[in-house]
Parts: sequence; structure tokens; C-alpha cells
Amino acid sequence: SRRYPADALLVAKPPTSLPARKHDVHKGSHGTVGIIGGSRGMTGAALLAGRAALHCGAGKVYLGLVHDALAVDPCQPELMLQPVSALPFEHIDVLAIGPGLGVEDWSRTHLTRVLGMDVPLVIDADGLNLIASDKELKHCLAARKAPTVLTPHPAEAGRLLGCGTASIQSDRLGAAAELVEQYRCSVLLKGSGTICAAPGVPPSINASGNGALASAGQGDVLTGAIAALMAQGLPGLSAAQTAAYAHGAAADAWRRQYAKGTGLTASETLVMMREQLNSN
Ligand code: NPW
Ligand code: AMP
Ligand code: MG
Repeated sequence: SRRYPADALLVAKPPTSLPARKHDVHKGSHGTVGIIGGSRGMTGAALLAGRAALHCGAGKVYLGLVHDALAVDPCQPELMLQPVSALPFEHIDVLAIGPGLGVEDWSRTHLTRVLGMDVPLVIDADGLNLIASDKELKHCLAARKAPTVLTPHPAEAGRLLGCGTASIQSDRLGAAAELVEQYRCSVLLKGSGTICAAPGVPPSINASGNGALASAGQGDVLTGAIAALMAQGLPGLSAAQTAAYAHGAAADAWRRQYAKGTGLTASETLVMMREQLNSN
């Protein structure tokens, strides 16, 4: 039986504004993000998250690739690519794990280690899929003290709650509330009308975005964006709301130009999110 919050807020304008950068800042002033993912065949998911983190203002971004397929991102050489075990965890302010992580034993090993770290964390995609099917990982998540944001799409949310996608979609606010209750984290439930929820506060429904976002890699971009905003000091829930709004607003701006909404790529969206974050 789900709870139905009657006090949900509609997010129809940018919920948070990043402050203008001061004159004398340096790359260390805007946080270091670490992204873990990119198993064989899914390197792109980690690259998209990393590129989005840079475009959304993180000072430095490390990519820990599960499958050591690349030494550099030739299109984004600012990214620092490492095998996961070589990441400089002591210098990382916010971690995101999941985009293209895979669900193999070594993916699980990396997730277990990261869950045990006292560092703010965004968990997406296969990070969520692993937790959904593993009691021990659920215990590790429950034991965390640092801010943690879960970003499931409806199918991932169904796996986390042990129900089907249709059940999630039939009561999205109730599903988000149940995820918060079971996992005690901030939750961003993706889809048309993305819901952001956290313990003790009313949930919000994001009003930006459209069907142009229904393309591969958009969720990976969102993950990198949330991590970047957290690295710049936003609390997890605000980072989730602000990233979701900017992501959707980028697609809305694009759609004003391309009325049918066909063919927006995740790579384009992450560049347009930067415009959104700079325009408010
Ligand atoms: P259906 O078809 O309706 O039953 P999966 P994934 C549902 C990586 N990627 N509303 C829908 O279910 C990710 O990071 C790598 C309703 C759909 O078929 C992951 O690690 C890329 N339903 C991994 O791939 C780019 C919705 O979910 C199913 C919904 C697997 O992630 C792509 C798919 O979910 C990808 O990001 C909605 N709004 N959204 C790369 N370039 O390397 C989703 N569904 O089975 O969890 O697969 O999301 O593709
Ligand atoms: P993922 O399925 O993880 O790649 O995530 C897809 C991203 O695109 C999420 O942020 C969704 O909220 C967003 N998205 C997909 N389809 C739509 C839609 N029809 N309207 C608004 N946002 C969408
Ligand atoms: Mg995804």
C-alpha cells in the first residue's frame, strides 16, 4: 500500500541558481567528480556522464572505467580516464556510479567499495540494478551516512521495489515515496514529469522536458550533471531538481527550433544544459 502525498510541488522554473564565479577561483574551487561505469560495450555511458559533469561546471572529472577500453576521450581530453582501482578517491568530492557499470561480479565489487565510502554519491542504472537484487548491497546502502541520490527510470524503480514498470507508472508519486521510505535516500524518478523526493520534504514534479529526451544516454547525462552540481555545493535533492529542470529545459529549447522533436542526442543535450545553467 503506497502513501499519496497531497503536497507535491510543481517545478516550473529553475529551482536553484548557481552563483556567478568569482574572479580568483581555480579548478579546485568547483569540486572534483568521480564517475564509475563503462563496462565492455558501454564505455559511452560513462563518457556521457563525465562530459556532462564537465559541462555542468565540475572543476575536475575522473572517469573510472570498469572495462579499461580507452586511455583518453579524444572528444573531451579534459576527462581523466583511469581503471577504477586507480582512481584517486581521496581527492574526489562526489562519486557517481552506474552508467554502463554492468552487473558482473567486478561491478558489484566496485559498488560495495563505493557504498562504504564516506563521500556523497549518485547511484544510477546498473548500480541500482545490482542493489535491487542483492540484500548485502541493500544493507551497505542503508548504513551510509553521506548524502546519496538514487536516479531510477521506471523499470529500475520497479526492480528496486519488486514490482513492474506499469505499477510504477500508474502511481509515480506513490512509487517515489515508497523508494524514499525503503531506501532512506534522495530519489529522482525519471520519465515525463520527473519526480524528486527525499525524507521529510514534499516531493516535486519537474515540468520541463519532452519526448525528445527519449533517446539513449540521456539518463547518463543527467547522472553526471547531478554529481557536478553536488560537487559545486548543492545538496543532493536540490542538485537532482536543478539538473532535472536544466535537462528538460535544454530539450524544450531544442524543440522550439526542431518542432517534431526527432533526433536530439545525449551529446547535444549536455552542451545545451550548460546554456540553461548559465541563463538563470
Ligand atoms: P519497457 O520496454 O517499456 O518494458 P534497462 P537501459 C523501461 C547503459 N546505457 N517510461 C522500458 O521498459 C545504462 O547506463 C549505455 C517507461 C525500457 O525498455 C545501463 O548501464 C549507453 N518505461 C545499461 O545501458 C546508452 C521506461 O526501461 C527499459 C522508461 C542498461 O540501461 C544507453 C530499459 O531499461 C544506456 O544508458 C520510461 N520513462 N524509461 C551507452 N552509450 O553506452 C525506461 N523504461 O533494461 O534498465 O536498460 O536503461 O538501456
Ligand atoms: P535513461 O532512461 O536513464 O536514459 O533516462 C532518460 C532521461 O530522459 C531521464 O532523465 C528522463 O526523465 C528523460 N526523459 C525520457 N523521456 C522523457 C519524456 N518523454 N519527457 C521528459 N523527459 C524524458
Ligand atoms: Mg539510464
